[in-house]
Amino acid sequence: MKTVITYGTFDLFHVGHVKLLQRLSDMGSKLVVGCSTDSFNQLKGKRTVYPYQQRKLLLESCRYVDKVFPEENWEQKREDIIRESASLFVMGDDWAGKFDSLSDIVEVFYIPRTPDISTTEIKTYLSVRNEEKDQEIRNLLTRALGLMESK
Ligand code: C2G
Repeated sequence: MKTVITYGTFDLFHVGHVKLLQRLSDMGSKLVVGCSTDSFNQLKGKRTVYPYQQRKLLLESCRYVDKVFPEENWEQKREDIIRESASLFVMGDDWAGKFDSLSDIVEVFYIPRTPDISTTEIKTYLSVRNEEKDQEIRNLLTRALGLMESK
């Protein structure tokens, strides 16, 4: 019975997160996830679209996740690992090396991130689309005003 533990914000839940959680669930018999609370994200300097309760519900709806608990600070991991009897601590490799200090109580792994998708990329795409739509509306208004003035 191997429990895998991981942490994250998981905002705008996307396939990059799902593929990571799928790989983590294949590494053990149980997967528990520390989901960053809104106040901890403020500490991390991260603004999220979805509040904690929604991000938690989305994670709990994922077939690969067995349990979600709040991640409120950087320091709670050691206590979580002991409480959950986790034997594997796994994160995407954008965190490579950052949590090696836990290796006295848990096996620490960093696995490749899912390429070509991230919350930031989704936010950027949406803001560009919104700007394009705003421009289209400005063009239409300009044309309509031009038509009205020429009458
Ligand atoms: N991830 C991934 N592939 C992506 C995007 C994210 O594998 N395309 C992984 C990240 O490497 C991380 C997890 O999904 O392991 C969650 O990513 P974030 O929600 O960005 O988590 P982060 O804000 O980095 O918080 O104490 C640790 C922090 O809570 C991690």
